Amino acid sequence: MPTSNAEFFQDPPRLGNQYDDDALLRAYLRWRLPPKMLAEIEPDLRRLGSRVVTDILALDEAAEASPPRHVPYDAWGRRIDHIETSDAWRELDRISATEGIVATAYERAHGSHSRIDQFARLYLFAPSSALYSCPLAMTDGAARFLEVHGDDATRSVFSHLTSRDPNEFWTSGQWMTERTGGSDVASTSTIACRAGGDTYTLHGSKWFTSATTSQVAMTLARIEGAPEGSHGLSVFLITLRDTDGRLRNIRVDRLKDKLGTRALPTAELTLEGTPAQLVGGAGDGVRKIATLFNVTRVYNAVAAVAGMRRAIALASDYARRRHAFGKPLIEHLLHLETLADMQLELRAAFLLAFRVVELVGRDECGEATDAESRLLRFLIPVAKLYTAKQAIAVASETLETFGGAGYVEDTGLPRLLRDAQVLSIWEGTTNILSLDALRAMERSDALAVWTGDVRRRASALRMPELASCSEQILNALKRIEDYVVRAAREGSEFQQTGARAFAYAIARTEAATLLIELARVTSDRAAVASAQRWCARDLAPLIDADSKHRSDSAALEAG
Ligand code: MFK
Repeated sequence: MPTSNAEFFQDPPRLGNQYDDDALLRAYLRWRLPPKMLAEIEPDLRRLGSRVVTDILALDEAAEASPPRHVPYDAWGRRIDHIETSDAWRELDRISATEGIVATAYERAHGSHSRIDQFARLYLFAPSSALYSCPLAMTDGAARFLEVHGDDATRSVFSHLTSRDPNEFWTSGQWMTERTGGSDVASTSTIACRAGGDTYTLHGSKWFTSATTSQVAMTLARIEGAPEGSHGLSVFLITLRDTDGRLRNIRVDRLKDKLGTRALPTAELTLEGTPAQLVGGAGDGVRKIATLFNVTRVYNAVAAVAGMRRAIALASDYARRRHAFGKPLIEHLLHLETLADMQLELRAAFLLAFRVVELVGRDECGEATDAESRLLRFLIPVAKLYTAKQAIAVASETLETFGGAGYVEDTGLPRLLRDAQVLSIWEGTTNILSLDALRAMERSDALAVWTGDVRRRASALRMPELASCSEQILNALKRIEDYVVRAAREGSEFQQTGARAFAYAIARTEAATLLIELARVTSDRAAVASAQRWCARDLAPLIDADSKHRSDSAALEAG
């Protein structure tokens, strides 16, 4: 009988247990955690690794298919500004609580290692959460803010944000962006009018407020008469609804129609005398709220590597199912090479993100040395910006590995790219964070701390297979140091135009150091090969580009 194409149906990609299948995550946890702790938490991670491809994944898909809706009026014409979300979205909220995605960090059952435990859970959960990772990021940031700057009056809010009981658990928004933009926060124009004690009423508009269904939000406003600029801003805590569930003088103008993150209710709001509580005292609002956005930036980095991992899991499985030119894709060497490159990007980004996670844990538990705290301040923007860009690149490459199917909506694949694109935009764009890394370096002498740390780690290696990697790292360090000396000589224009190249060089060199360290402790063939492959590339691309090329950017832009 003649065979026909009509008989052929392609198998879709399948996902296995996302903990068991993730050799990198397991190797990392074995490397960094005490064996007793790993034995304690592993059953939970394995269980979650199964849930994120079964019931949680089903909720993710249902939430995506049923995006939020703004209902401005009730049937009788009263303004209600209700934001209708799906049952699935609300169930993801309950699961976040019971799985302790935020709580694990604050229970600190394993001291400073608890942050590793918690972010490992987030890493498993995020790609199946329909972006519930976003409200959780802000909730964790708000919890940390209240832990540092809060008082007796905010203690109960902190307890709600860090609860495992789904009936008690609250999420928090982070409302920083106004119509002037998300980057230039110092130009915030919301005014806070005194209403007695630490209570104020807020008047202004917030242009991009993610997760508007949260119970509370942290925001910035300028107390009447306070000076211009970021030092004149203060941080406020808003409880969004009264006991009847009505919004407290907050008008929802509309929900954003976004490229991705579609299950996430992101709104434009007007504050019309919204009651709010001053937290952390008046003034220096940007410096204080940095406690919050430094946490959300770490979430961003971990969500980025989690998204990369999910994309690669799908692409790798598919490469074994899909036959073309007489054999599975995985047996075509160029396809395999492409997958290997993607996996290498993930490995490097993962280790960079979790290096920051570890430092966060030590810092919060008071175990970080002064040098480590400075390192953390410097590496947060670097890790956030680098992992976000790589996540977009890997998502795009993943779509291509599926051919046309990657471009078709009902495969669910285009969403990988749409949802990755936001990672480099929110929580500080690549350029804003590159400049932030420069500022952190200047203000805290972080570069000397970082180069000293990397030099020590790279030199400590005694494996002949990795000797050339160490050399590459030391060479990159030298070029970075030369660049900084030269940038100081040439001035701020040179520094600004080179800020991205500088941040990338830090990211790639730190990742190289982590890759060789992992290769050393595991002696695993894949880990050694990964380190060699990473270090064979330029670790500091463009860092020594001639200043003339940089200063010609105005001419290039003019065409
Ligand atoms: C899965 C993950 C999901 C996450 C979802 C979240 C969704 C939320 C949507 C959004 O809200 S997106 C909008 C996010 N916006 C930003 O992240 C802000 C981006 N802009 C910046 O980061 C600017 O660099 C910044 C606003 C901080 C610049 O502020 P300024 O006042 O113009 O400059 P400056 O002088 O650098 O900072 C003021 C103070 O804050 C300084 O301290 P001092 O007053 O003591 O000198 C800085 O040292 C301090 N500071 C700034 N950034 C800091 C910091 N301190 C610690 N850490 C930082 N990162």
